[in-house]
Order: sequence, then structure tokens, then C-alpha cells
Amino acid sequence: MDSLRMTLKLKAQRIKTTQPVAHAMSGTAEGDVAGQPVHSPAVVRSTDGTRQPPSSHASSSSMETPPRGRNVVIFGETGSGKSSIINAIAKNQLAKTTNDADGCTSSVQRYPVDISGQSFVLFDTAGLGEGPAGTVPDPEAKRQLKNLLRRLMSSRSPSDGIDLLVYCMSSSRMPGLTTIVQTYDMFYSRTCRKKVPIVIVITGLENEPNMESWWDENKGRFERESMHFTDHACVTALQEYPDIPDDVTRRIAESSDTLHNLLVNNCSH
Ligand SMILES: Nc1nc2c(ncn2[C@@H]2O[C@H](COP(=O)(O)OP(=O)(O)OP(=O)(O)O)[C@@H](O)[C@H]2O)c(=O)[nH]1
Ligand SMILES: [Mg+2]
Repeated sequence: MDSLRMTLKLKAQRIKTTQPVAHAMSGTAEGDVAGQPVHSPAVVRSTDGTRQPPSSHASSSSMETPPRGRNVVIFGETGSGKSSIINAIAKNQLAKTTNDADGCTSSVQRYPVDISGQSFVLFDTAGLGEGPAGTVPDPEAKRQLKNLLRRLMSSRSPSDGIDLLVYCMSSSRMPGLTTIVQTYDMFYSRTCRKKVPIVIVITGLENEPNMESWWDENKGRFERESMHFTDHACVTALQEYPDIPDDVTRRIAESSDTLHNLLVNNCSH
């Protein structure tokens, strides 16, 4: 009886001493990421490993890192800046972009990236809304996107699942509201059955003194149509070019940080 009491006491002590330690580690790592100042250089490393996170991050995050990268599916109209926001997140030209009238990304592309020691897999997709003569006509782009979402949702593979949907729109080439509602319903409400978080990214805001004001002025249009987003990011995904004005350079850096925070704060897992 005494030995049983002793065993129980030891077990209770083990629970008391291990649980708070695990929580403390998790809290510290999450706080570091979420609390980054807007211009702090978030550590991003593409799979080629060109940039390494600092060793202090690496040791705490190695205990934090989930068993697989978080899957982020980026979708939206052709030319809305989907591939460009992947490059802005990676701070590297991973995805091909173009300013041609015809679409650029013709099939699903997968880009593993690390943000502050956390692994993400970004899925770039063919743009929606192209005509029959486009690179990927609209019905084919929709078919590809549905197949990707269904495959990720239904697979039992530990590397699958969807952690975040990102609906990308260009502020200068916004589709009509009816098209936006149809796209939201088709992929988020029906294909994903609203089971995953969805966020909206608005690109093309490099000339706005306050990029965030776009959302303040336009969010009512989405709410009136019962489109709900877990979060939003108002950004520029413009690539730097020679003689770029300082304020645009600043907004590009700010956008990269905004996008990092959007992913880190909103992925389910
Ligand atoms: N000015 C400005 N141009 C942008 C921005 N984001 C993207 N672009 C430009 O818009 C064009 C299309 O960008 P992409 O990233 O290729 O667009 P996409 O959505 O991937 O297009 P598809 O692959 O055809 O679906 C390119 O010329 C980009 O440089 C932005 O924030 N501001
Ligand atoms: Mg693209």
C-alpha cells in the first residue's frame, strides 16, 4: 500500500514539473514570432537553406516545429499577385511572375519556406478568370484548384491537410463582387466546407500612404455579402527595381513582415 502511495506521489510530481516547462517553451516561441516589430528582419529560409535562423531560435523552435510544414493554398484571379506574394514571403524570387495579359502560373507549384523557424508549404495555383484562349482557361483553373483542395483535405498522409486558404486580390484589378462571392462560395464554403481558416490579401497598394486604410474603406462590401475572413493583409508585392522611391521600399519590407505575421498567426495546427 505504501509503495502504491509512493508511486502515485512520484507520478503526480512528474506531471507537476513537466507540464509548465512545455507551456513556457511554447509561449516564448509564439511570443517571439507574433510580437515581432513591423520592420524586424523575420528569418525566412527557402529550401536551398541560403539563410539560417539564429541558433537561439533554432534550438527553441526545433521543439516547437510541427511534424510537417503548414500547408497554405493561395488562390485568386489571374494577375492578382499570387506568385508575387510567395516571393515577398520568401524574400526570394522563387515563383515566376509576369505582367503579360496572359496568365503565368499554369499548374500547382509547391514552395517550402521557413518563417522564424516554422515550416510552411506555400501552394501557388493557376489564376482564375482567364478566357478560353488564356494560358489556363477558367474552367481548367477551377478544376485544378478543386482537385488540389480535395486531395489535401481527403488524404490521410501526415504531410497533407490544409492549414490556411489565402484569397489574393489586386486592388487595381478587382473582379466584380459577384465573381468574388462565387469564388468564395465555390472553394471555401463548398469544397472546404468552411473547415479551414481563410484570409484575404490585397496587393497593389504601394502608393497608399497607409496600406491598411484599403481594408477600412472596403471591408463593408465583403461583410454585406456574408463573406467572412479570419484576417486580412493590405500589401504591395512589387519587386524592388532600380531607383525605387524610399517610401515604396519601406512598404515592400513592411508587406513582407505583414505576410509573415498573417501566416504565423492564422494557420490552424
Ligand atoms: N504594382 C504592383 N504590381 C504587382 C503587385 N503584385 C504583383 N504585381 C505585378 O502583377 C503582375 C502579375 O503578378 P503575378 O504574381 O504573376 O500574378 P499571379 O496572380 O501569380 O498571376 P497568374 O500566375 O497568372 O495567376 C506582375 O507583373 C507583378 O510584378 C503589387 O503589389 N503591385
Ligand atoms: Mg502566378
